[in-house]
Amino acid sequence: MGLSIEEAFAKRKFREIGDVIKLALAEGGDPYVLIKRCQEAMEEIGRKYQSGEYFLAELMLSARMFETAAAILAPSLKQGGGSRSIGKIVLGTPKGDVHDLGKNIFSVMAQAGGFEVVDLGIDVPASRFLQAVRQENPQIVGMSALLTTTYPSMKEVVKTIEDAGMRQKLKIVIGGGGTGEEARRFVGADAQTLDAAEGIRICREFVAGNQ
Ligand code: B12
Repeated sequence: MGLSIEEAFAKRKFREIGDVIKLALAEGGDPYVLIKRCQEAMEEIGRKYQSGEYFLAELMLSARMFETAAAILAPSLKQGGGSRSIGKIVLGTPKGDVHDLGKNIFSVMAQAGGFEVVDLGIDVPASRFLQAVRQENPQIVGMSALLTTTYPSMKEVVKTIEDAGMRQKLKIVIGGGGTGEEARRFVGADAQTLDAAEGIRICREFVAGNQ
């Protein structure tokens, strides 16, 4: 009897997680359910980290496990969502900030939800966001930040897009631990969330023109 996804995460079986996911898929597991189970298992580790039971190494290892699982599940997730994308998101962690665990989770889940994601990575200057907006013509720009000192960088991205006359045609959503309504207002974003799944619901509403 093999390991379950939850056991693999709980025991940080980094080397085994790939095989656990492949087996679950081969046994007919629904890729959406599998990715959700990985996210919940990772969040459980996040909670234990917050309470001091686990250390940073465990949190980071579980994030890498999530990425490994997501890479294996990605082709099946895309198939299920159909080949046509429902919208495009330019995503990045703005200048001064290198935190990307949450951004990467949002990226994977948004792709699973049918979005095309152009991920600019970490420590991204405003000019690079603008360049990507021009090239990619997304409906949404997503920014992730964990440092309060990154909020001015996020604001600068919004201003740069505004100054280029492109603010009207897109929505801006921010996330990342520590952000809240105050940060959203300061930055000038349209929405803020601490939950990747809610972020995807918000993006869906944006592309449907409901917001
Ligand atoms: C992991 C971590 C690191 C890792 C980052 C590794 C990586 N690849 O990301 C390392 C060790 C590199 C690091 C470095 C630093 N860190 Co750090 N780090 C953390 C830690 C422990 C966890 C953050 C995390 O990944 N959480 C898990 C993810 C999954 O959660 P999340 O980001 O909130 O994401 C969820 C949602 O927010 C949402 N989401 C996220 N992004 C987006 C985007 C969009 C568009 C949407 C819709 C949704 C969305 O989806 C996710 C899933 O639901 C926090 C402490 C804590 N408990 O939060 C400190 C913390 C964020 N770090 C902190 C600091 C100060 C630093 C350093 C400055 C430390 C130092 N003195 O060198 C450096 C900064 C370097 C830099 N320039 O960025 C402070 C920030 C304080 C502040 N308020 O500004 C914190 C809060 C620790 C503390 N209590 O002091 N850090």
